[in-house]
Amino acid sequence: MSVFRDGFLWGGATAANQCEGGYLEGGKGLSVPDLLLGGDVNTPRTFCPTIEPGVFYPSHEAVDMYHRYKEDIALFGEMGFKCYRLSINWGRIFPNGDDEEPNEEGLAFYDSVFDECHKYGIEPLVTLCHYEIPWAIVTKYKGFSDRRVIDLFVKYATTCFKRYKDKVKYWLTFNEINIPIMDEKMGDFYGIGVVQDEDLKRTSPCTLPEITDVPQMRMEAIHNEFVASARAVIEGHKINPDFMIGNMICHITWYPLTPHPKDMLEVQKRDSICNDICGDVQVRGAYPYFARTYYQSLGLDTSFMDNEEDLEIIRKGTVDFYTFSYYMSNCVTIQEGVDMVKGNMMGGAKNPYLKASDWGWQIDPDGLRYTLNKLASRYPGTPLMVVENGFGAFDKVEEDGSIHDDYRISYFREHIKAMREAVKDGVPLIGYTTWGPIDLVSAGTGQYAKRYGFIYVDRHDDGTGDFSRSRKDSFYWYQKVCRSNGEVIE
Ligand code: BGP
Repeated sequence: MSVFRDGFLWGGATAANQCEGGYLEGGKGLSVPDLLLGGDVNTPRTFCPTIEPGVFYPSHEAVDMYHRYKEDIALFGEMGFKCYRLSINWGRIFPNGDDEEPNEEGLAFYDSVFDECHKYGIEPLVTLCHYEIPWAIVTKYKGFSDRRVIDLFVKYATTCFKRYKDKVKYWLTFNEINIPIMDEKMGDFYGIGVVQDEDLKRTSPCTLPEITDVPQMRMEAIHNEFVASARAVIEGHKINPDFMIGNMICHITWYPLTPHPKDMLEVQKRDSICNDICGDVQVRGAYPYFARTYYQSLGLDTSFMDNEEDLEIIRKGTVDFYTFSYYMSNCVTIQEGVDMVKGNMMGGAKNPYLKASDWGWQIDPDGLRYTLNKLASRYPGTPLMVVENGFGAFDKVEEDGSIHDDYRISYFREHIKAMREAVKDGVPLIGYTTWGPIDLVSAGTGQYAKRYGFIYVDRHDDGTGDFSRSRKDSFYWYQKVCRSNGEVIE
Protein backbone atom coordinates (compact mmCIF):
# COMPACT_ATOMS: atom_id res chain seq x y z
CA MET A 1 0.00 0.00 0.00
CA SER A 2 1.33 3.40 -0.94
CA VAL A 3 1.68 5.99 1.81
CA PHE A 4 0.18 8.49 -0.63
CA ARG A 5 -3.61 8.77 -0.57
CA ASP A 6 -5.78 7.34 -3.36
CA GLY A 7 -6.23 9.90 -6.10
CA PHE A 8 -2.96 11.64 -5.22
CA LEU A 9 -2.34 14.20 -7.96
CA TRP A 10 0.93 13.11 -9.60
CA GLY A 11 1.95 15.18 -12.59
CA GLY A 12 3.91 18.12 -13.90
CA ALA A 13 3.63 21.92 -14.07
CA THR A 14 4.26 24.51 -16.77
CA ALA A 15 3.47 28.17 -17.43
CA ALA A 16 2.02 29.35 -20.74
CA ASN A 17 4.69 31.95 -21.44
CA GLN A 18 7.48 29.43 -20.90
CA CYS A 19 6.13 26.70 -23.17
CA GLU A 20 3.40 27.87 -25.55
CA GLY A 21 5.05 30.30 -27.94
CA GLY A 22 2.52 31.52 -30.54
CA TYR A 23 2.96 34.85 -28.80
CA LEU A 24 0.74 36.82 -31.16
CA GLU A 25 -1.35 34.00 -32.56
CA GLY A 26 -5.03 33.37 -31.98
CA GLY A 27 -5.65 37.03 -31.12
CA LYS A 28 -3.30 37.07 -28.13
CA GLY A 29 -1.96 40.42 -26.98
CA LEU A 30 1.56 41.03 -25.69
CA SER A 31 2.26 40.06 -22.13
CA VAL A 32 5.14 40.95 -19.84
CA PRO A 33 7.52 38.04 -20.66
CA ASP A 34 7.24 38.80 -24.38
CA LEU A 35 9.43 41.86 -23.77
CA LEU A 36 12.21 39.92 -22.04
CA LEU A 37 15.40 38.75 -23.65
CA GLY A 38 17.45 35.73 -22.62
CA GLY A 39 20.44 35.57 -20.28
CA ASP A 40 22.37 32.83 -18.54
CA VAL A 41 23.66 31.93 -15.09
CA ASN A 42 25.99 34.96 -15.03
CA THR A 43 24.13 37.32 -17.36
CA PRO A 44 20.80 38.71 -16.17
CA ARG A 45 17.82 38.84 -18.49
CA THR A 46 17.07 42.24 -19.94
CA PHE A 47 13.92 44.12 -20.81
CA CYS A 48 13.08 46.64 -23.50
CA PRO A 49 9.60 48.18 -23.88
CA THR A 50 9.59 47.75 -27.64
CA ILE A 51 10.15 44.58 -29.60
CA GLU A 52 13.31 44.92 -31.66
CA PRO A 53 13.41 43.21 -35.04
CA GLY A 54 16.01 40.49 -35.44
CA VAL A 55 16.41 39.99 -31.68
CA PHE A 56 15.78 36.59 -30.10
CA TYR A 57 12.96 36.61 -27.53
CA PRO A 58 12.63 33.17 -25.92
CA SER A 59 8.91 33.37 -25.11
CA HIS A 60 7.88 34.14 -28.69
CA GLU A 61 8.18 30.56 -29.77
CA ALA A 62 9.11 28.97 -26.43
CA VAL A 63 8.78 25.21 -27.07
CA ASP A 64 5.85 25.66 -29.44
CA MET A 65 3.32 23.94 -27.24
CA TYR A 66 0.66 26.19 -28.75
CA HIS A 67 0.86 23.99 -31.83
CA ARG A 68 2.03 20.75 -30.23
CA TYR A 69 -0.10 20.43 -27.10
CA LYS A 70 -1.84 17.30 -28.34
CA GLU A 71 1.46 15.47 -28.74
CA ASP A 72 2.71 16.78 -25.38
CA ILE A 73 -0.41 15.89 -23.42
CA ALA A 74 -0.34 12.43 -25.02
CA LEU A 75 3.20 12.05 -23.63
CA PHE A 76 1.98 13.19 -20.18
CA GLY A 77 -0.76 10.57 -20.48
CA GLU A 78 1.82 7.94 -21.38
CA MET A 79 3.71 8.82 -18.20
CA GLY A 80 0.54 8.22 -16.22
CA PHE A 81 -0.06 11.82 -15.11
CA LYS A 82 -3.10 12.30 -12.93
CA CYS A 83 -2.73 16.06 -13.04
CA TYR A 84 -1.28 18.70 -15.34
CA ARG A 85 -0.68 22.15 -13.89
CA LEU A 86 -0.72 24.77 -16.61
CA SER A 87 -1.49 28.45 -16.80
CA ILE A 88 -3.95 30.27 -18.97
CA ASN A 89 -2.20 33.17 -20.62
CA TRP A 90 -4.37 36.14 -19.59
CA GLY A 91 -3.52 37.91 -22.86
CA ARG A 92 -5.08 35.11 -24.91
CA ILE A 93 -8.42 35.77 -23.18
CA PHE A 94 -8.26 39.56 -22.81
CA PRO A 95 -5.54 40.73 -25.24
CA ASN A 96 -5.46 44.23 -23.74
CA GLY A 97 -6.50 43.26 -20.25
CA ASP A 98 -9.45 45.65 -20.29
CA ASP A 99 -11.33 44.53 -23.42
CA GLU A 100 -15.13 44.55 -23.21
CA GLU A 101 -15.48 40.99 -24.53
CA PRO A 102 -13.14 38.03 -24.19
CA ASN A 103 -11.32 36.66 -27.22
CA GLU A 104 -13.23 33.58 -28.36
CA GLU A 105 -10.23 32.07 -30.12
CA GLY A 106 -8.25 32.10 -26.89
CA LEU A 107 -11.11 30.56 -24.91
CA ALA A 108 -11.53 27.84 -27.55
CA PHE A 109 -7.82 27.04 -27.44
CA TYR A 110 -7.94 26.17 -23.73
CA ASP A 111 -11.21 24.25 -24.23
CA SER A 112 -9.29 22.03 -26.56
CA VAL A 113 -6.32 21.75 -24.17
CA PHE A 114 -8.59 20.67 -21.29
CA ASP A 115 -10.46 18.19 -23.52
CA GLU A 116 -7.14 16.70 -24.46
CA CYS A 117 -6.20 16.31 -20.77
CA HIS A 118 -9.47 14.56 -19.97
CA LYS A 119 -8.90 12.10 -22.82
CA TYR A 120 -6.06 10.69 -20.73
CA GLY A 121 -7.74 11.00 -17.35
CA ILE A 122 -5.56 14.01 -16.47
CA GLU A 123 -7.05 16.59 -14.10
CA PRO A 124 -6.04 20.13 -15.12
CA LEU A 125 -4.82 22.45 -12.36
CA VAL A 126 -4.99 25.96 -13.75
CA THR A 127 -2.97 28.99 -12.66
CA LEU A 128 -4.77 32.15 -13.71
CA CYS A 129 -1.76 34.43 -13.54
CA HIS A 130 1.72 32.96 -13.87
CA TYR A 131 3.92 36.01 -14.61
CA GLU A 132 1.70 36.79 -17.61
CA ILE A 133 0.09 40.17 -17.04
CA PRO A 134 -1.06 41.69 -20.34
CA TRP A 135 1.44 44.33 -21.40
CA ALA A 136 -1.34 46.89 -21.92
CA ILE A 137 -2.18 46.61 -18.20
CA VAL A 138 1.42 47.54 -17.45
CA THR A 139 1.52 50.55 -19.77
CA LYS A 140 -1.97 51.85 -19.06
CA TYR A 141 -2.42 51.05 -15.37
CA LYS A 142 1.09 50.35 -14.03
CA GLY A 143 -0.02 46.86 -13.17
CA PHE A 144 -1.65 45.96 -9.89
CA SER A 145 -0.65 49.25 -8.27
CA ASP A 146 -3.90 50.57 -9.82
CA ARG A 147 -6.99 49.31 -8.02
CA ARG A 148 -8.96 49.14 -11.29
CA VAL A 149 -6.82 46.11 -12.17
CA ILE A 150 -8.53 44.20 -9.35
CA ASP A 151 -11.77 44.39 -11.36
CA LEU A 152 -9.98 43.43 -14.57
CA PHE A 153 -8.53 40.34 -12.93
CA VAL A 154 -11.87 39.34 -11.38
CA LYS A 155 -13.55 39.71 -14.76
CA TYR A 156 -10.86 37.54 -16.36
CA ALA A 157 -11.10 34.94 -13.58
CA THR A 158 -14.89 34.72 -13.68
CA THR A 159 -14.83 34.45 -17.49
CA CYS A 160 -12.56 31.41 -17.13
CA PHE A 161 -14.54 29.94 -14.22
CA LYS A 162 -17.80 30.15 -16.18
CA ARG A 163 -16.38 28.84 -19.41
CA TYR A 164 -14.49 25.89 -17.88
CA LYS A 165 -16.67 25.12 -14.88
CA ASP A 166 -17.24 21.53 -16.04
CA LYS A 167 -13.70 20.95 -17.26
CA VAL A 168 -11.52 22.37 -14.48
CA LYS A 169 -11.96 21.81 -10.77
CA TYR A 170 -8.56 22.93 -9.40
CA TRP A 171 -7.50 26.56 -9.74
CA LEU A 172 -4.67 28.76 -8.46
CA THR A 173 -5.02 32.53 -8.54
CA PHE A 174 -1.48 34.02 -8.63
CA ASN A 175 1.77 32.16 -9.09
CA GLU A 176 4.33 32.89 -6.35
CA ILE A 177 2.38 35.88 -5.09
CA ASN A 178 5.01 36.46 -2.40
CA ILE A 179 7.95 37.18 -4.70
CA PRO A 180 7.51 40.97 -4.85
CA ILE A 181 7.26 41.20 -1.06
CA MET A 182 10.98 40.53 -0.82
CA ASP A 183 13.22 43.30 -2.01
CA GLU A 184 14.05 41.58 -5.26
CA LYS A 185 13.48 43.82 -8.25
CA MET A 186 12.50 41.03 -10.58
CA GLY A 187 9.26 40.52 -8.74
CA ASP A 188 7.96 44.06 -9.32
CA PHE A 189 7.69 43.64 -12.92
CA TYR A 190 6.99 40.00 -13.40
CA GLY A 191 4.40 39.35 -10.74
CA ILE A 192 2.61 42.67 -10.35
CA GLY A 193 3.41 44.61 -13.53
CA VAL A 194 4.52 47.78 -11.75
CA VAL A 195 6.75 49.98 -13.88
CA GLN A 196 7.53 53.70 -14.00
CA ASP A 197 7.22 56.08 -16.98
CA GLU A 198 10.97 56.50 -17.35
CA ASP A 199 11.36 52.75 -17.87
CA LEU A 200 8.61 52.69 -20.47
CA LYS A 201 10.54 55.30 -22.44
CA ARG A 202 13.74 53.29 -22.60
CA THR A 203 15.13 52.73 -26.07
CA SER A 204 17.72 50.12 -25.19
CA PRO A 205 17.50 47.03 -22.97
CA CYS A 206 18.15 47.22 -19.22
CA THR A 207 18.45 44.48 -16.63
CA LEU A 208 15.45 43.82 -14.41
CA PRO A 209 17.16 45.15 -11.26
CA GLU A 210 17.75 48.42 -13.13
CA ILE A 211 14.01 49.02 -13.40
CA THR A 212 12.93 51.67 -10.91
CA ASP A 213 11.47 50.22 -7.75
CA VAL A 214 8.88 52.13 -5.72
CA PRO A 215 8.31 50.03 -2.58
CA GLN A 216 5.05 51.81 -1.69
CA MET A 217 3.56 50.91 -5.07
CA ARG A 218 4.97 47.40 -4.87
CA MET A 219 3.38 46.62 -1.52
CA GLU A 220 0.07 48.23 -2.45
CA ALA A 221 0.08 46.13 -5.62
CA ILE A 222 0.48 42.96 -3.57
CA HIS A 223 -2.37 44.06 -1.34
CA ASN A 224 -4.48 44.58 -4.46
CA GLU A 225 -3.56 41.08 -5.61
CA PHE A 226 -4.73 39.73 -2.24
CA VAL A 227 -8.09 41.43 -2.76
CA ALA A 228 -8.29 40.25 -6.38
CA SER A 229 -7.45 36.69 -5.35
CA ALA A 230 -10.00 36.67 -2.52
CA ARG A 231 -12.72 38.08 -4.77
CA ALA A 232 -11.92 35.41 -7.36
CA VAL A 233 -12.26 32.72 -4.68
CA ILE A 234 -15.63 34.11 -3.60
CA GLU A 235 -16.94 34.42 -7.18
CA GLY A 236 -15.52 31.02 -8.17
CA HIS A 237 -17.41 29.24 -5.41
CA LYS A 238 -20.64 30.88 -6.56
CA ILE A 239 -20.05 29.55 -10.08
CA ASN A 240 -19.16 26.04 -8.95
CA PRO A 241 -19.20 25.20 -5.23
CA ASP A 242 -17.00 22.17 -5.95
CA PHE A 243 -14.12 24.28 -7.18
CA MET A 244 -10.90 23.91 -5.21
CA ILE A 245 -9.18 27.28 -5.44
CA GLY A 246 -5.71 27.63 -4.01
CA ASN A 247 -2.90 30.11 -3.51
CA MET A 248 0.68 29.61 -4.66
CA ILE A 249 3.72 30.62 -2.66
CA CYS A 250 7.39 30.48 -3.65
CA HIS A 251 8.46 28.89 -0.39
CA ILE A 252 11.93 30.04 0.54
CA THR A 253 13.06 27.75 3.35
CA TRP A 254 15.64 29.35 5.66
CA TYR A 255 18.18 27.81 8.04
CA PRO A 256 20.52 29.59 10.44
CA LEU A 257 24.12 29.23 9.22
CA THR A 258 25.29 29.05 12.85
CA PRO A 259 23.58 28.45 16.23
CA HIS A 260 24.11 32.12 17.04
CA PRO A 261 20.74 33.30 18.46
CA LYS A 262 20.82 36.30 16.14
CA ASP A 263 21.02 33.97 13.13
CA MET A 264 17.90 32.25 14.44
CA LEU A 265 16.11 35.57 14.84
CA GLU A 266 17.05 36.39 11.26
CA VAL A 267 15.58 33.06 10.10
CA GLN A 268 12.34 33.84 11.91
CA LYS A 269 12.18 37.29 10.37
CA ARG A 270 12.83 36.08 6.82
CA ASP A 271 10.38 33.21 7.10
CA SER A 272 7.72 35.60 8.36
CA ILE A 273 8.29 38.14 5.62
CA CYS A 274 9.03 35.92 2.65
CA ASN A 275 6.55 33.15 3.27
CA ASP A 276 4.06 33.85 6.01
CA ILE A 277 2.63 37.28 5.23
CA CYS A 278 1.09 36.01 1.99
CA GLY A 279 0.27 32.55 3.32
CA ASP A 280 -1.52 33.97 6.36
CA VAL A 281 -3.54 36.50 4.36
CA GLN A 282 -4.69 33.87 1.89
CA VAL A 283 -5.25 30.94 4.24
CA ARG A 284 -6.22 32.63 7.51
CA GLY A 285 -7.90 35.63 5.91
CA ALA A 286 -6.00 38.34 7.79
CA TYR A 287 -2.64 40.07 7.85
CA PRO A 288 -0.31 38.70 10.54
CA TYR A 289 0.91 41.30 13.07
CA PHE A 290 4.43 41.42 11.65
CA ALA A 291 3.25 42.60 8.20
CA ARG A 292 2.63 46.16 9.37
CA THR A 293 5.87 46.22 11.33
CA TYR A 294 7.73 45.13 8.22
CA TYR A 295 6.09 47.71 5.95
CA GLN A 296 6.70 50.43 8.50
CA SER A 297 10.36 49.44 8.73
CA LEU A 298 10.56 50.29 5.02
CA GLY A 299 9.09 53.70 5.73
CA LEU A 300 5.79 52.92 4.02
CA ASP A 301 2.39 54.47 4.63
CA THR A 302 0.37 51.43 5.73
CA SER A 303 -3.09 52.93 5.39
CA PHE A 304 -3.74 50.59 2.45
CA MET A 305 -3.96 47.82 5.05
CA ASP A 306 -6.90 49.49 6.79
CA ASN A 307 -9.55 49.50 4.07
CA GLU A 308 -12.44 47.76 5.87
CA GLU A 309 -14.09 46.59 2.68
CA ASP A 310 -10.86 44.95 1.47
CA LEU A 311 -10.28 43.30 4.83
CA GLU A 312 -13.76 41.83 4.76
CA ILE A 313 -13.16 40.39 1.27
CA ILE A 314 -9.83 38.96 2.39
CA ARG A 315 -11.54 37.43 5.42
CA LYS A 316 -14.21 35.77 3.29
CA GLY A 317 -12.13 34.75 0.28
CA THR A 318 -9.74 32.29 1.91
CA VAL A 319 -8.31 29.51 -0.24
CA ASP A 320 -9.33 25.85 -0.22
CA PHE A 321 -5.79 24.55 -0.37
CA TYR A 322 -2.23 25.82 -0.05
CA THR A 323 0.26 25.19 -2.83
CA PHE A 324 3.90 26.10 -3.14
CA SER A 325 7.07 25.74 -5.13
CA TYR A 326 10.06 24.18 -3.42
CA TYR A 327 13.44 23.82 -5.07
CA MET A 328 16.04 24.33 -2.35
CA SER A 329 16.85 25.89 1.02
CA ASN A 330 19.00 28.88 1.90
CA CYS A 331 21.08 29.77 4.95
CA VAL A 332 21.15 33.10 6.66
CA THR A 333 23.61 34.64 9.08
CA ILE A 334 24.59 37.93 10.64
CA GLN A 335 28.23 37.10 9.93
CA GLU A 336 29.88 38.98 7.13
CA GLY A 337 32.15 37.62 4.42
CA VAL A 338 30.63 34.13 4.19
CA ASP A 339 30.31 32.25 0.88
CA MET A 340 27.04 32.91 -0.88
CA VAL A 341 24.98 30.87 -3.35
CA LYS A 342 22.33 31.82 -5.85
CA GLY A 343 18.81 30.49 -5.59
CA ASN A 344 15.30 30.78 -6.95
CA MET A 345 14.57 34.53 -6.90
CA MET A 346 16.86 35.02 -3.92
CA GLY A 347 20.02 33.39 -2.68
CA GLY A 348 21.64 33.01 0.72
CA ALA A 349 24.72 31.82 2.57
CA LYS A 350 26.27 28.59 1.37
CA ASN A 351 25.25 25.52 3.35
CA PRO A 352 28.37 23.33 3.85
CA TYR A 353 26.24 20.18 3.97
CA LEU A 354 24.49 20.63 0.63
CA LYS A 355 25.46 20.36 -3.01
CA ALA A 356 24.11 22.81 -5.55
CA SER A 357 22.97 22.62 -9.18
CA ASP A 358 24.99 24.31 -11.94
CA TRP A 359 22.81 27.38 -11.31
CA GLY A 360 23.70 27.47 -7.62
CA TRP A 361 20.40 26.11 -6.25
CA GLN A 362 21.17 24.00 -3.18
CA ILE A 363 19.63 20.53 -3.21
CA ASP A 364 17.83 19.76 0.03
CA PRO A 365 15.13 17.05 0.12
CA ASP A 366 14.97 17.10 3.94
CA GLY A 367 14.06 20.76 3.65
CA LEU A 368 10.91 19.71 1.81
CA ARG A 369 9.87 17.45 4.69
CA TYR A 370 10.63 20.25 7.12
CA THR A 371 8.65 22.76 5.03
CA LEU A 372 5.62 20.46 4.67
CA ASN A 373 5.53 19.96 8.43
CA LYS A 374 5.91 23.65 9.09
CA LEU A 375 2.99 24.45 6.77
CA ALA A 376 0.80 21.67 8.15
CA SER A 377 1.19 23.01 11.65
CA ARG A 378 0.79 26.66 10.66
CA TYR A 379 -2.38 25.99 8.64
CA PRO A 380 -4.04 23.02 10.38
CA GLY A 381 -6.52 21.13 8.23
CA THR A 382 -5.56 22.90 5.01
CA PRO A 383 -4.66 20.45 2.22
CA LEU A 384 -1.16 21.05 0.85
CA MET A 385 0.23 20.50 -2.60
CA VAL A 386 3.76 20.82 -3.99
CA VAL A 387 3.13 22.36 -7.39
CA GLU A 388 6.74 22.97 -8.42
CA ASN A 389 9.89 21.02 -7.64
CA GLY A 390 12.58 20.19 -10.16
CA PHE A 391 16.17 20.15 -11.25
CA GLY A 392 17.46 22.47 -13.97
CA ALA A 393 20.47 20.85 -15.67
CA PHE A 394 22.47 20.66 -18.88
CA ASP A 395 21.48 17.46 -20.70
CA LYS A 396 23.63 15.54 -23.14
CA VAL A 397 22.05 13.85 -26.13
CA GLU A 398 23.91 10.62 -26.96
CA GLU A 399 24.57 9.58 -30.53
CA ASP A 400 21.59 7.25 -30.51
CA GLY A 401 19.39 10.08 -29.25
CA SER A 402 19.07 8.79 -25.67
CA ILE A 403 19.49 11.10 -22.65
CA HIS A 404 20.76 9.59 -19.43
CA ASP A 405 19.60 12.08 -16.80
CA ASP A 406 20.28 10.06 -13.67
CA TYR A 407 21.02 13.33 -11.77
CA ARG A 408 17.40 14.39 -12.35
CA ILE A 409 16.02 11.01 -11.31
CA SER A 410 18.09 11.14 -8.16
CA TYR A 411 16.86 14.67 -7.32
CA PHE A 412 13.22 13.61 -7.70
CA ARG A 413 13.68 10.29 -5.91
CA GLU A 414 15.05 12.00 -2.82
CA HIS A 415 12.28 14.61 -2.79
CA ILE A 416 9.59 11.94 -3.16
CA LYS A 417 11.17 10.04 -0.26
CA ALA A 418 10.99 13.23 1.78
CA MET A 419 7.31 13.64 0.89
CA ARG A 420 6.68 10.04 1.99
CA GLU A 421 8.20 10.83 5.35
CA ALA A 422 6.12 13.99 5.62
CA VAL A 423 2.93 12.06 4.84
CA LYS A 424 3.91 9.54 7.51
CA ASP A 425 4.41 12.51 9.85
CA GLY A 426 0.73 13.29 9.19
CA VAL A 427 0.96 16.08 6.61
CA PRO A 428 -2.23 16.35 4.47
CA LEU A 429 -0.46 16.29 1.09
CA ILE A 430 -2.78 15.92 -1.90
CA GLY A 431 -0.47 16.14 -4.89
CA TYR A 432 2.88 16.79 -6.51
CA THR A 433 3.55 18.36 -9.89
CA THR A 434 7.19 18.53 -10.96
CA TRP A 435 8.39 21.72 -12.58
CA GLY A 436 8.83 21.48 -16.31
CA PRO A 437 7.87 17.89 -17.23
CA ILE A 438 8.88 18.98 -20.71
CA ASP A 439 11.89 21.25 -21.38
CA LEU A 440 10.86 24.89 -21.50
CA VAL A 441 12.22 28.42 -21.23
CA SER A 442 13.70 29.25 -17.81
CA ALA A 443 11.87 32.11 -16.10
CA GLY A 444 14.99 33.30 -14.29
CA THR A 445 17.55 33.17 -17.05
CA GLY A 446 15.47 32.85 -20.23
CA GLN A 447 17.56 29.84 -21.23
CA TYR A 448 16.61 26.64 -22.99
CA ALA A 449 19.88 25.08 -21.81
CA LYS A 450 18.56 24.98 -18.24
CA ARG A 451 16.48 21.88 -18.80
CA TYR A 452 13.92 20.46 -16.40
CA GLY A 453 11.99 17.98 -18.52
CA PHE A 454 11.34 14.28 -18.63
CA ILE A 455 10.75 15.11 -22.29
CA TYR A 456 13.59 16.67 -24.25
CA VAL A 457 12.85 19.45 -26.75
CA ASP A 458 15.25 20.11 -29.60
CA ARG A 459 15.49 23.87 -29.19
CA HIS A 460 18.55 25.90 -28.22
CA ASP A 461 19.59 29.30 -26.97
CA ASP A 462 20.88 30.37 -30.38
CA GLY A 463 17.37 29.83 -31.81
CA THR A 464 18.25 26.57 -33.58
CA GLY A 465 16.44 23.25 -33.24
CA ASP A 466 13.34 21.71 -34.78
CA PHE A 467 11.23 21.46 -31.58
CA SER A 468 11.06 17.68 -31.85
CA ARG A 469 10.34 15.83 -28.61
CA SER A 470 12.09 12.76 -27.17
CA ARG A 471 11.91 10.76 -23.95
CA LYS A 472 14.76 11.02 -21.43
CA ASP A 473 15.56 8.18 -18.99
CA SER A 474 13.65 10.11 -16.35
CA PHE A 475 10.51 9.78 -18.48
CA TYR A 476 10.38 6.02 -17.91
CA TRP A 477 11.31 6.42 -14.27
CA TYR A 478 8.55 8.96 -13.52
CA GLN A 479 6.09 6.76 -15.40
CA LYS A 480 6.70 4.08 -12.75
CA VAL A 481 6.22 6.64 -9.98
CA CYS A 482 2.89 7.88 -11.34
CA ARG A 483 1.58 4.43 -12.14
CA SER A 484 2.46 3.03 -8.70
CA ASN A 485 1.14 6.04 -6.75
CA GLY A 486 4.66 6.84 -5.58
CA GLU A 487 5.50 3.33 -4.40
CA VAL A 488 8.09 2.46 -7.03
CA ILE A 489 10.85 5.05 -6.97
CA GLU A 490 14.01 2.96 -7.49
C1 BGP B 1 9.53 29.33 -10.29
C2 BGP B 1 8.55 29.82 -11.33
C3 BGP B 1 8.53 29.01 -12.58
C4 BGP B 1 9.83 28.37 -12.97
C5 BGP B 1 10.67 27.90 -11.82
C6 BGP B 1 12.09 27.51 -12.18
O1 BGP B 1 9.89 30.35 -9.45
O2 BGP B 1 7.24 29.79 -10.83
O3 BGP B 1 7.93 29.78 -13.59
O4 BGP B 1 10.48 29.02 -13.95
O5 BGP B 1 10.73 28.83 -10.79
O6 BGP B 1 12.87 28.67 -12.29
P1 BGP B 1 13.83 28.94 -13.50
O7 BGP B 1 12.97 28.84 -14.70
O8 BGP B 1 14.37 30.30 -13.28
O9 BGP B 1 14.86 27.89 -13.47
